[in-house]
Amino acid sequence: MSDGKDILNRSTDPAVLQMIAKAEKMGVTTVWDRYDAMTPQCGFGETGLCCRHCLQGPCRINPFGDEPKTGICGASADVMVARGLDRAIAAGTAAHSGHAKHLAHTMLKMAEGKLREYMVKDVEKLKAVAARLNIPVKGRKENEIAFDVAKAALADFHEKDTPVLWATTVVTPGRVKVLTDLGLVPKGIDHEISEIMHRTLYGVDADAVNLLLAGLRCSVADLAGCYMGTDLADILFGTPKPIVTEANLGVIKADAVNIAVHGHNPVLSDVMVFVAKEMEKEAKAAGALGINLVGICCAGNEVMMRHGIPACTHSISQEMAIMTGALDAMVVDYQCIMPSLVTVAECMGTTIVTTMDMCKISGATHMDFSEEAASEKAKEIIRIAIKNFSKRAKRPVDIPNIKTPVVSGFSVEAIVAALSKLDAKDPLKPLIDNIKAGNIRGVCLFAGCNSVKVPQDRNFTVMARKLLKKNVLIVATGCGAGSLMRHGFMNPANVDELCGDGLKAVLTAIGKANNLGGPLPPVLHMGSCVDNSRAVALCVAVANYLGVDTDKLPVVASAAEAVSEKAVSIGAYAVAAGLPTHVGVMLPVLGSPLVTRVLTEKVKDLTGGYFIVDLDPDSSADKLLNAIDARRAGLGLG
Ligand code: NFS
Ligand code: SF4
Repeated sequence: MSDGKDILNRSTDPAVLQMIAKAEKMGVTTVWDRYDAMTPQCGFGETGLCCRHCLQGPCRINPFGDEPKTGICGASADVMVARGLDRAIAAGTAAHSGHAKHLAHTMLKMAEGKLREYMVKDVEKLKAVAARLNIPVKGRKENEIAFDVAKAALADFHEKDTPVLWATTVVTPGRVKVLTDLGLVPKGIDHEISEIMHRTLYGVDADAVNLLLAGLRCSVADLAGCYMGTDLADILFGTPKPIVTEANLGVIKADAVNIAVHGHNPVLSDVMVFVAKEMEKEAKAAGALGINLVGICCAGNEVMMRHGIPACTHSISQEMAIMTGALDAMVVDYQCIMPSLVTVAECMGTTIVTTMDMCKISGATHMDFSEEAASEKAKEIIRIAIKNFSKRAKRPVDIPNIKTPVVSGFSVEAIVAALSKLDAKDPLKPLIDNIKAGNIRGVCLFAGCNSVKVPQDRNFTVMARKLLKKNVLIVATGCGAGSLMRHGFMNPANVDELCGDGLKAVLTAIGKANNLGGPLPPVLHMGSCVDNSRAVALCVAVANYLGVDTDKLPVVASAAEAVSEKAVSIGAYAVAAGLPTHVGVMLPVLGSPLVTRVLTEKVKDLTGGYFIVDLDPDSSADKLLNAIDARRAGLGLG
C-alpha cells in the first residue's frame, strides 16, 4: 500500500488522480501498484544485458566490465543489446503492419464485392494512393482501383523483385538514395521482420553495427506498415477533417449506455460508431439516455479524428475508465490492452469484450468479429452493454467532472486545405514562409505512450509548454496526442496562454481565413500511432517544396513517455528519416556503450537523424530547440 504522496505522483491528470484514489480506497490493484511491487527492476534487463535467445541462457553480462563479460555462447554486451533492440523493432513493425494487413484484406474483400458494410469512403484518397503506386486510375471503377491497391499492399509484405512500395514512394527522392546506399530499403515488410528473427537467433549475427543497420531497415518497413495503415483506413473510413469534440473521463455519462472502444484498428471501431446510432432506440427502451461511445488509446484516436467520438482516457490510465463504475462495456481489438482490465472490470461490473482471435484475454467475453457480419457483430456487442446498463441502474458511479474541448482531425489533407485558404494556388507557401520568417521556429511531433515510470503526461506537457512558447509548431499522435488533449493543448481557447507570439499569429491567421471564429488549436492532432505517417507526409511535402531532404528540416520528434515496442520501431524510423528523435524513458541499450554511441551520435553520419535520450523534460525541450536551431542554421535561416 502506498502513501498519499506517491499516489499524487502517479499522474498529472486530475481526473485520473480521482480514480486512482478511488481504486486505492476500494483496494483495487492498478498498474501503478504493480509497478511499485516490481521495483527495484532488474538492472541487467534495464540496460539490455540479459539474453534468453537460447536454452543455455539466461545469460547476463556485468555492466561494470567485470566477469562475466560475454554470454555462454560468447555474445558480447554490444551484440546482446543490439539483438534485443532489433527484436523490439521487429515486434513493433509486426504490430503496425499487422494492422495494415488486416485493412488490406478488408479492402480486397470489399473490392471483390464480398462485404456489405465497407466501401470506398474517400475516392480522392484512393486515386491519390493509386497514382503514387503507379496504378492506373483513369476511366476505371472505384472497386477495380481498390482491388489493385489492396493487392499492391499485400504484395508489399513478402520478398519480391521491387522494393516495398509503401517505403520508397512515401519519402523524398533524396531519402530513397540515402536508404538505398545504406542498404536500408526493405524488400518486404514480413521479410524484414522474419530476417530480424533469423539474424538474432542463437549463433547468427554477432556484429553489433550490422545488427543495428538491419534494425533500421526493419524500421523503414515499419514506416511502410504505418503509412499503409493510414492510407487504407482513410480510403475505407474517410480522411479526417477538423472536428470539435472533447476528452477526459468526464465524457462518460452516468445515464447513458457507455461503451469504450479500445485498441487500434478502425475495421471494428468505425462500424461501432454507426451501429451505435442505429441502436439508440434499444438503449432508450432500457431506460438510458442513449448510447455514449467513448475512445481509449488509438482506437479512440481513429474514431475521434473521423467522427468526433470523445476520448475518455489513454494508455496507462485505461483501468481508470473502468474505475468510474459507469462503463458498461469495453470493446477491444488488439495492442496496448492491459490484461489487468479484466480484473478491474470484475470489481466494477464492466464487461470486457475481446473481438480478435489473436487477442483473447482470460476472463473476458470473446465475440469473434468478422467483416462479413460486421454490423450484426457490433449489435451483439452493444446489446451486452445495454444489458449491463440495466443491471447498473441502482449502483452509484463516480465520473470525474473533468473534460476539455478538443479540435481534432488534422490529416495532411486537412492542413493543406486550411492553408489553401491563405494561398489557393500554393498552399504550402504560407507554412514555408512562416518557417523562414521564424514565426514557426520548427516543428515537433509528439508521439507514443504514457509510461508508469513517468508521472502520467508530465513529460509531454512540460515539453509542449516550453516548445510552444518558443514558437515550435506541435503535431501529435497516439497517446502523446491523448496526453496533450486531456490537458487542454488541443483547445483553441488556450492559444493565447500557451503559444509564443509568432506561432499565435500563424494559428490565428489560418483560423481566420477558414472562418473558424478563432485560431487553430495550439497542438494539431494528427491521429493514431500508425498516423505518424501523416507527420512523415507533412515533412516530405515541406522538404520537397524546399528541394532538400528530410534530414535538413527543423523538425524533431519525441516519444516522451514511450512504452510499447511500437514506439521503439517508430523512433527508429524517425531516425532513419533523418529526424532528431527524443525518448523520455530509458531504452535498454546503456549496457553497450557502442550501441548507445551509434544510436545517439554515429547514426547521424548515415541518416542525419539520431536519438536523444533524456529523462528530464525541461532539458529535453532545450535539446530539441537546439536541434531545431542547428537545422535552421543549416538552411541559412536565422
Ligand atoms: Ni502507440 Fe497506440 Fe498508446 Fe503507445 Fe499503445 S495506444 S499505437 S503504443 S500506448 S501510443
Ligand atoms: Fe546466452 Fe548466447 Fe544463448 Fe543468449 S544466445 S542465452 S547469450 S548462450
